[in-house]
Amino acid sequence: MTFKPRKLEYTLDSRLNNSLALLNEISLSNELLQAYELKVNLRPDFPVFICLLGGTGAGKSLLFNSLTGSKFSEVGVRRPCTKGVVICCPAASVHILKNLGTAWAIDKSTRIVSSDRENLRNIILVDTPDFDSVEKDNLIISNRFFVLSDVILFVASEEKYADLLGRNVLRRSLNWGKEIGVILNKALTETAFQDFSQSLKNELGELKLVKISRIAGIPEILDSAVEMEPLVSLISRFESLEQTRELRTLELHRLRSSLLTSLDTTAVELRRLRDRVSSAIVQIQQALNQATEEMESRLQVSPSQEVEQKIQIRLGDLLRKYDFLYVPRAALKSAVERIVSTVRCSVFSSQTEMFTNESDSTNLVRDLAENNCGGPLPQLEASIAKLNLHVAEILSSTEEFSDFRRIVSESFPKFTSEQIKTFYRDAFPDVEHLLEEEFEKFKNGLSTLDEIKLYGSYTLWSLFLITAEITIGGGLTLLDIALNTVIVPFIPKWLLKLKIIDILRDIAQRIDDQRREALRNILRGQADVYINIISDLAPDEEAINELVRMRNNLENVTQIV
Ligand SMILES: Nc1nc2c(ncn2[C@@H]2O[C@H](COP(=O)(O)OP(=O)(O)OP(=O)(O)O)[C@@H](O)[C@H]2O)c(=O)[nH]1
Ligand SMILES: [Mg+2]
Repeated sequence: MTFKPRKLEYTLDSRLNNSLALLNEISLSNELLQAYELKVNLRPDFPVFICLLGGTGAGKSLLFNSLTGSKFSEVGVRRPCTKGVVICCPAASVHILKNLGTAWAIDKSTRIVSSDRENLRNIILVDTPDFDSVEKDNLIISNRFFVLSDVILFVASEEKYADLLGRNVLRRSLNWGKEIGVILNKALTETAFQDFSQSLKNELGELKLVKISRIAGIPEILDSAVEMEPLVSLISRFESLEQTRELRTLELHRLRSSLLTSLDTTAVELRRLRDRVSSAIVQIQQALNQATEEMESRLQVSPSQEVEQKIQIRLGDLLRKYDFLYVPRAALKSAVERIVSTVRCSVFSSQTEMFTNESDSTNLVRDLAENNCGGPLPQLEASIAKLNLHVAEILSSTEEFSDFRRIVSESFPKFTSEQIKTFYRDAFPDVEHLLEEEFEKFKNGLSTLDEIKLYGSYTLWSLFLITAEITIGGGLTLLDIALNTVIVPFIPKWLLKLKIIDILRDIAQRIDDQRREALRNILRGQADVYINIISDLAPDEEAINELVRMRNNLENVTQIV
């Protein structure tokens, strides 16, 4: 059974600074997956990968040329010298390696050459770029071949042997359990080699060490069999096919166990990210509930007596002035809108005290004062402003959300006043259509005489429209005041007899429900902007489960070579 792992395709936001461990682990998991996929598909008697790793100028290319007996790889004083990987393998393996052609480790920049040397017949020798120069791509390639290698030949030179990056590579090899040979190249004296050995032993324990003495000049290849002897004997065991197979199997198991550990860590870190996301979302939802409740309660506020009087006077003026039975729809609509707007301004200004003791209240009140006070928009804008403030507080409340805070603010999530107005207007595109349906319903219940009377006037339509406009703009309380004190005297007796007031209240109730729902939806829409930005930062639960399933399948593969 061959296991074919996929690449982990999480497109996580690179700004998730609180999940750097996760971002690193995902890329490690992917490197390990690729290496595993490549190696698990090779025949059991395929040669072992022996990779020369080391800092720039240590002499990797020189040793590569010396082991292969050809000047395959450029040796130079330019730092770094080697860019792409140079691979030397037995002639029979060339096409297999070329066919592997993954864009991952063996790509266009890879040079594959062959050698018919007897002692290399089970070996793929790899000259890698450095891991410590300014060329970051070199580090990536070097890491890939670290993962892919069956044996590492770590090359240090006398000038660099105490180097930290090199120690990290050695430590990682030991933790992994890699076969490793350490070469001190360009060694000037035996004492220098002893110092090197001792310091490595103190820090990392016993390692297979080889000394290659410095030779004069700027060599490209070492001819001396005596100089190369320790290195040659380090790789001589792979002349035996059995030893080669054994190491490949062992190393593949180690690779798999590193992969399993990395997938486990990735899953744990993904869950941690999801927990962070969920906890932020839960808090934003709570903030939304609170803002919604607050908005609802403010929609129920009844106007003061003073405001009530204002309505009576203005609506009365309007009705007297235009004799509303014959005023065209649009004029009536805008006149009522103006009344509602004035009324809401007075009602609202009497409510602003509720902000006075709260943080940022001055800004909030100033912002609202600048608004035109049409309909319940001030309430809605105030609630949205409060929600925004609350979300900002939530995301600043703990270091755990600091990266979310940055990502959210860079997404410009707040609705503008213009957007809010448009959303609100869009929520009632068809009030007239709705009223027409009501009109039809009402008409169907009438006697012929009443129906004739109805067609003789605009009264009913005007009442419907005024009811709708006042309800949308100011709610049921405002409508009640208007109905009882101003409108009723203008309604003809025959209509009053038909219980028109109840019908108007009924219509208003439905419109008010719709209005409240629209306001709630717009507020919810603002919260959703935050929720969507944040929830997009973590993959969903199913993606994590899939990762775990893949990990478990991998563990259950018993025979991997
Ligand atoms: N004199 C002397 N020079 C050496 C010896 N080994 C390597 N060099 C020189 O050191 C320089 C670097 O050697 P390379 O083999 O190119 O080093 P590298 O590790 O492949 O370096 P990068 O490709 O940059 O990673 C070259 O100029 C070599 O000639 C040695 O034993 N003696
Ligand atoms: Mg080189």
